[in-house]
Amino acid sequence: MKWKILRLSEVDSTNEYAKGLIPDAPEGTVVVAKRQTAGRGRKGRSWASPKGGLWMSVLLKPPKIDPRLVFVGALAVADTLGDFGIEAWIKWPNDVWVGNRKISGVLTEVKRGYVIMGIGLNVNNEIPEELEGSATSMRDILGRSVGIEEVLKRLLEHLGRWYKTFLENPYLVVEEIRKRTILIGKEVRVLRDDNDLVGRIINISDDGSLLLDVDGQTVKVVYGDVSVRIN
Ligand code: BT5
Repeated sequence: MKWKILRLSEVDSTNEYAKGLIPDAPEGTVVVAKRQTAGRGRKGRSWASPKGGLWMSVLLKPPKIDPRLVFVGALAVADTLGDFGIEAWIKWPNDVWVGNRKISGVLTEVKRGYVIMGIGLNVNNEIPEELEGSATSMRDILGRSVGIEEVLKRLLEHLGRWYKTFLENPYLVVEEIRKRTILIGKEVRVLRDDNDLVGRIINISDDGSLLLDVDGQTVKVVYGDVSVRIN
């Protein structure tokens, strides 16, 4: 992938900004901001985006829209962290964690055949008080600041590679997600809008959904409308 990077010092949300570039911007457009004033997670949740973190969105144009694309972002983040000696795991479907703290989240949105893939990664930024104990940053883990440009460069390399793998064979991406989800076999609570589910994760199916054993019945949880909490 040939990336074209647009750098902003401040923006409401890089996803919103990137969305505004459709349909004129080519695939591979990357929007990076030093700070977001209205960073978003899924379902309107807010994403803390102070100075020092990596807040970016890329425009992709896959042949068809596929929810498994979110895994591409999570794998790229996990590999980037690996380059810095940080061992991360992926919490289905869109989170990257180090130990029991979240370090990164991926938000994919769709517009006019484009996928806007937003990635937030805590690098050198402060963790806001309300997230203390539940979030971490590269700086917290390594005990030193890291060069954000180097992080961005690595992340785009890994993203390009995983996207290529995804286009060739999405099952390979799912297979890799299975390997890096330490939750398989674990008892979890899946929070949903309507009703929560409590069960044991059997696996992640080829289509990217979660297979849950709830009282002996296999329940398929489709990507997008759930989040997972360890009991
Ligand atoms: C996500 O949502 O994890 C997706 C986050 C995507 C953020 C990127 S930044 C660039 C691009 N532009 C945007 O506006 N967004 C994308 P979700 O799974 O819904 O998780 C949201 C939850 O994560 C919040 O409710 C908090 O509990 C937690 N959280 C918020 N800010 C955080 C941070 N900086 N680090 C770790 N956890 C955070």
